[in-house]
Amino acid sequence: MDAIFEAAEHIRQARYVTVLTGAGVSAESGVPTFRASDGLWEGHHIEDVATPEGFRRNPHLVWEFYNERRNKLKQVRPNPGHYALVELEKRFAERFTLVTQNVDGLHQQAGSNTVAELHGSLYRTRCTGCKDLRIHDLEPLGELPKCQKCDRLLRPDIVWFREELPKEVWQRAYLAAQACDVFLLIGTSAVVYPAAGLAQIARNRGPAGDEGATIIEFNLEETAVSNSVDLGVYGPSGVTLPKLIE
Ligand code: BV8
Ligand code: ZN
Repeated sequence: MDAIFEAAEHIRQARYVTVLTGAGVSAESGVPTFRASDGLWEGHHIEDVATPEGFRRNPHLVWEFYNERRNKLKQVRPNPGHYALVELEKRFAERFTLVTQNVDGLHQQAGSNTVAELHGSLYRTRCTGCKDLRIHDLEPLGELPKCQKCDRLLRPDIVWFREELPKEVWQRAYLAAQACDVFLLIGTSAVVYPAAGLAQIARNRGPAGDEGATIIEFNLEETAVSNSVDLGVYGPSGVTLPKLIE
């Protein structure tokens, strides 16, 4: 039985499905991933553009990096992989949770409702002074955008390395990993924690009293966690995911 058919079978029999997506699910929409050779971080040091220290050192460089990514999002649209996850959510309703590491808003644009954004969003800023959260369109926010309330410097509402994930979002993701009996790991290299740890939580603590959840990986290639998933579906997620819901 081919892997997609087997995966579709697991989903057909599932009581609760939890999904964790990474940059790979947006790759076919033209959003660069992080760790590919032509990845987002090429030409930048992670320390300079994705840490609070980097922002303190040079907020101008960080805003240049995020404004560039926000600007590129204008031409970007969800792909069939995003829409397949919308369909999955329709089928499972409240027995479905979509957790994403992505900050591009494409799941929401495609029509997903329950999106737990673990690493923040390119559409939001947070004030470094009064913590005011604002939602913006994709127009450039200027080199050093200031808060309308207290005039302090705004930062992207993005979780950088060595920063805590938003508590209530993490809690939702954690509970959804515990509640599911099928966990889909889609388009992620599974090297960033605690996000990548959700698969272990799902495997070790499936619905109380039952064995752990079935972990299914959707990727172009094997990843850091491939040897501990139950099933691997290899191919572009824009092609494999729609086959899941045929
Ligand atoms: C934390 C910003 C608690 C958003 C990101 C030492 C001290 C402190 C912490 C740590 C430490 N050592 C390690 C850590 C933990 C650290 C971590 O995990 N580091 C790793 C790299 C070793 N994590 C943290 O710091 C987190 N916070 O732990 O806080 C704490 C606090 C204080 C002190 C101690 C602990 C914060 C993590 C969040 C960081 N922010 N980005 C942004 O700018 O976008 S992470 C970044 O990586 C993105 O968010 C991205 O989502 C994430 C994961 O990357 P992927 O999405 O997987 O993308 P990638 O390119 O890697 O892979 C793409 C995959 O898709 C590939 O597998 C590819 O094959 C596949 N693919 C490609 N095309 C397709 C496809 N698949 C299918 N179809 C296709 N077409
Ligand atoms: Zn403010």
